[in-house]
Amino acid sequence: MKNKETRLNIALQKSGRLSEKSFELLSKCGLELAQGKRSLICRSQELPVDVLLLRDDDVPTFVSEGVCDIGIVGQNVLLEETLGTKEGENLETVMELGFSGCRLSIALPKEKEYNSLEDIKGCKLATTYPKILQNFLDKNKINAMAVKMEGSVEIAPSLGLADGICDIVSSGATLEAHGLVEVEKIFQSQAVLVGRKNMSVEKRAILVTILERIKGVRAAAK
Ligand code: PRT
Ligand code: ZN
Repeated sequence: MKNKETRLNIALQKSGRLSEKSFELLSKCGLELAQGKRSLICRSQELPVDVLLLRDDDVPTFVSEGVCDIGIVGQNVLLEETLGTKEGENLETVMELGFSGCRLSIALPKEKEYNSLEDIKGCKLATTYPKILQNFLDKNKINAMAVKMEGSVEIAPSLGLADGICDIVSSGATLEAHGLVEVEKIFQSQAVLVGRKNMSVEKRAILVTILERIKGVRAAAK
């Protein structure tokens, strides 16, 4: 009986701010992915690679659980999902990809006076990233509270749900539109290729081929 072919499973965001660039990168590496209309799995004919399409928040878990071998995710999500968990111990950043750059920042209503971190003592900060925020507050010995919200974080202060926010900022236009001012940048992020530390020799060989191609693509773009 023929042995089952070893294929590398890659986790990508299905749709959102990472997905287009992720697909573009794989395509430039020669991985044209045949995808059925509603399929969440695409297969490459050219290399032994399958791609699973997921919510970005699920990428670290799928890789650490061994369902996928590598994945593309923002460092912000990777850190939030793995901070203080066993999950993080299985994972390593294989390569920084240089796209979807953004920062995680604390922002306050523009009326609020801000001189230093001392000014947020006792504040409630709405965020989708409570672990990264709490870690930052603890490191700086600031007693403030992270209030977890899944989305629309920017409206929390005007609704009286929080005194400020800690959210992803790119151009700053969203903060400005909500009357908020960025006062502390706490984490700089970009998309990364995350991988499971324990991978079979066969899978690692496929990964090495992909990494070589990514390096080639990036060198050609310079
Ligand atoms: O559906 P799924 O769960 O997969 O996606 P998502 O909605 O959780 O994430 P998505 O697609 O919005 O973002 C994916 C990743 O892109 C993030 O985890 C970041 O690593 C990265 N990224 C880069 C951003 C931004 N730029 C960004 N601007 N993620 C979010 N934003 C949002 C931010 O939350 C805020 O609402 O854009 C707004 C701020 O943008 P500016 O330009 O107005 O400052
Ligand atoms: Zn998400």
